[in-house]
Amino acid sequence: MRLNRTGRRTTSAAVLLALALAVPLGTQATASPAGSGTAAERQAAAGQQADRQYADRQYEISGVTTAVQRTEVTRLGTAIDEVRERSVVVTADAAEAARLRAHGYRITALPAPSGPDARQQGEDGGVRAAAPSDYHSYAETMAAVDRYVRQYPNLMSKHVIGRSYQGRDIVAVKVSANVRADENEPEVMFTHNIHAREHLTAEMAIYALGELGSQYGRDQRVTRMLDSRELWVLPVLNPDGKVYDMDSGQFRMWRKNRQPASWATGTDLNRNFPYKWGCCGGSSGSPSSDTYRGTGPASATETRVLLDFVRSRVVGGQQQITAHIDWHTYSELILWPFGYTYNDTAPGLNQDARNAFAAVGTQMARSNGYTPQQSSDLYITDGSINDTMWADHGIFSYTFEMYPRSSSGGGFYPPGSVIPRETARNREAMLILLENADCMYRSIGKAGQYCSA
Ligand code: 0X9
Ligand code: CA
Ligand code: ZN
Repeated sequence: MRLNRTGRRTTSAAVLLALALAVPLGTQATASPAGSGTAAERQAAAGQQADRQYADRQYEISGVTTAVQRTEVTRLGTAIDEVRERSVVVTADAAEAARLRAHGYRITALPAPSGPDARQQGEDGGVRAAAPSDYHSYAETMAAVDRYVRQYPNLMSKHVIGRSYQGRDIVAVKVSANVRADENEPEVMFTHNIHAREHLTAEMAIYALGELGSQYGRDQRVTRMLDSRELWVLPVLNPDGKVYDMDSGQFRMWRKNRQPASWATGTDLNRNFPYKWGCCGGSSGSPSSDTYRGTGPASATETRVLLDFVRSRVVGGQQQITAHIDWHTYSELILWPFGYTYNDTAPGLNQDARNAFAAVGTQMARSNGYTPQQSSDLYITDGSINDTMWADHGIFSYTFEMYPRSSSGGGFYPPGSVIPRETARNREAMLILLENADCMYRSIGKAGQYCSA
């Protein structure tokens, strides 16, 4: 519609290089023997040792079974990565692990997923860990976008919708036949890589662009969808976090953005959205927490960029975007709102809307083998993108938690060899959402009531 096609690519290689070099190189040198080397070298070695000591890793907490118990765990400020039948898996540094123990939790460190040895040997009974080179970096993802836009100029256009905190482009790719025209068609939005370490989600964006572009005019369903919908793909919503997590050459288990937050760094973008921000014990007020909600609703640069973009899709008083997937990893889940309450329905989410969420969510889950459920069945989250998209913008907004199902499959860093299979696995779900986007209530037989016009 009438968004300017800016297509800016002004971030120079020099700026990107400078930003990359500003990140401490955590992995190259091994600590030099005490007393050897210059003072600067000894200091750097000590810093690396501290990095290792306080580095985030995954722990299993046993004896945690219900959603209320899981929410209690998150109240200590740790993000839950995985829900098991009678335990959860969390990411924590040494201090957070000590805090969990002090609160009486029984925790066990899980085998670290990455590292050169694990990579070669595939030890621990788990999969071989990934290296950053297995995935597209931010710069490579942007280059892939540029290639697709050049390859499919009638189907795809690139829009820089804003800049990250550190000034990197946040890009939306519009995908639709006759892409240069703002046609009166239902719009769908995909947001990817809102959490820095969830790199498989940017691969999902690249897959979606490649598949839709190459199958237009060949596959009947793809053709029909691009002829009658406008899809917005935002491949990397958190560029600074992505760069920080992978551009040093070793993954850092980073989740948040890179905006300074008093004595710490980073806001959890998926706790920073305005609807019922910080309401319900589903986020942390502590800047060092992985679920830090920020200083206020939409205090993070990237949150504001996304909200401005969504508001820009209101045409003639009508929000054009009807359906949305926020892509995450991991656990193989399809989640719908609300996250802030355990209740299935709430003001702004009536039984019909809840049933439509569940009907389309369940249909998509049948296609990819994920588990469909309301997000608060896991644990309470407040300030999530899904709650704001639905409550404030009327968008049927889902979270997909991609492969793997468990940490033993590689957690946030599965080997790159799974990328083709685990992205193509969502082809059908993607088409199902596009096909339902003109009237989500058709899924519960209430098109006549809700979608006549
Ligand atoms: O906690 C999160 O933000 C998401 N899980 S993750 O492991 N990728 O961090 C789940 C968010 C689901 N909550 C809502 N959709 N409300
Ligand atoms: Ca079109
Ligand atoms: Zn996530």
